[in-house]
Amino acid sequence: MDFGAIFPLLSAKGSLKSFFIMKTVYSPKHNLRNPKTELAGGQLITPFESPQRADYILSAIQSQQLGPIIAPAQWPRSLVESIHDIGYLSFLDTAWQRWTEAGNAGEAIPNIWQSRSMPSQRIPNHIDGQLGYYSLAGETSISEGTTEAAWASTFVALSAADLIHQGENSAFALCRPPGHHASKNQFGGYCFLNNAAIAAQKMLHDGAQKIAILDVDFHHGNGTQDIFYQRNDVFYCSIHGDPMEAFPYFLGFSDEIGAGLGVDHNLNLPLQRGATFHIWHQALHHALRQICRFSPDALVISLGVDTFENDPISFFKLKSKDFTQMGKTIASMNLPTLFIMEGGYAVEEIGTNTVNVLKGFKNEAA
Ligand code: OKP
Ligand code: ZN
Repeated sequence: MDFGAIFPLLSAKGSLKSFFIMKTVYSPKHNLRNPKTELAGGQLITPFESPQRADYILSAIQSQQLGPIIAPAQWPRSLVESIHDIGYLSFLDTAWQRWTEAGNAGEAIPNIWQSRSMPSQRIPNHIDGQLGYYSLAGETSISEGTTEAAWASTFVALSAADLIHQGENSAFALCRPPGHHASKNQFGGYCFLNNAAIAAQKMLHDGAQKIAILDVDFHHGNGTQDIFYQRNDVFYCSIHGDPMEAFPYFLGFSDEIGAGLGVDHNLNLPLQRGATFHIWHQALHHALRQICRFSPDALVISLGVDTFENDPISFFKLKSKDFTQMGKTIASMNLPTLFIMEGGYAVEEIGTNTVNVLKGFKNEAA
């Protein structure tokens, strides 16, 4: 007799509260991030990181009944200032206005950087110089509303972190724009504020002693790595396309293990072009074993689904069903888990792939 068929709530492994339910935090303010340009292939194209992405994820959450969708609260600026430089934050506050006041017709795209041959210690006054100083790449245009959307995205992450603090076993922050490339004082790679880092810092502030961040986005989270590189209260681990062949090119190698107090608290697992889920899942097992040794109080997942086989800018070969297994394997850690949305650019499949991870986790979680 399958009582589960009649009394599904009784057959659930977990409490009634957590049975098949994961709360999502979402803000429609992501729509304020709607640039018209991305510098790619010598042209200005329609950006891969589009508002549609969040629409598809939201509708998959609704149609697959993951759980309630709630609005973020506002959070103090001091939480963000614990990760980002105040000079960078005020640059973001004023960049668009200063760019347009300088007479520019298009969106703000950096085109000059401090490179190896110009080791100045100064921060330029001119907006063109500041765009270079405060960026790490040139594909990401700043457009009207970008900063407000980035803050709303961070509030989504903070509110989802707070759900864990309130006793939820898991939560999903439907962040947009993403965050893992943003460093303490640089935007780029479609990212402005490092949502995962800010959420992890809040969890420590709320009493956690140790947080592990597992970054499963196709791209290495250079910002998150850099922010925590010298610390031993946050273990950063990433599985990603080999930076010799993939963005962000200048960070994410396996010999980057942390520095100072942070030695052995950073783990990079770069994989080659064409990596299948079999290969990827082996790397996940290795990552989870190391996270287990660290014994964190909670897990933050930088959840990008651009490892998908049909992603237009990536080169792994994961299939939609593999994302369900990814969620199940992550659930085997038995840790409070905060999922933070990062990348994924196959827009029509992004909802299914994302919710597959979350449902795979939730259907397995104790
Ligand atoms: C952001 B996240 C496309 C090149 C793309 C930037 C990638 C940013 C990825 N022509 N370069 O990690 O998904
Ligand atoms: Zn990515």
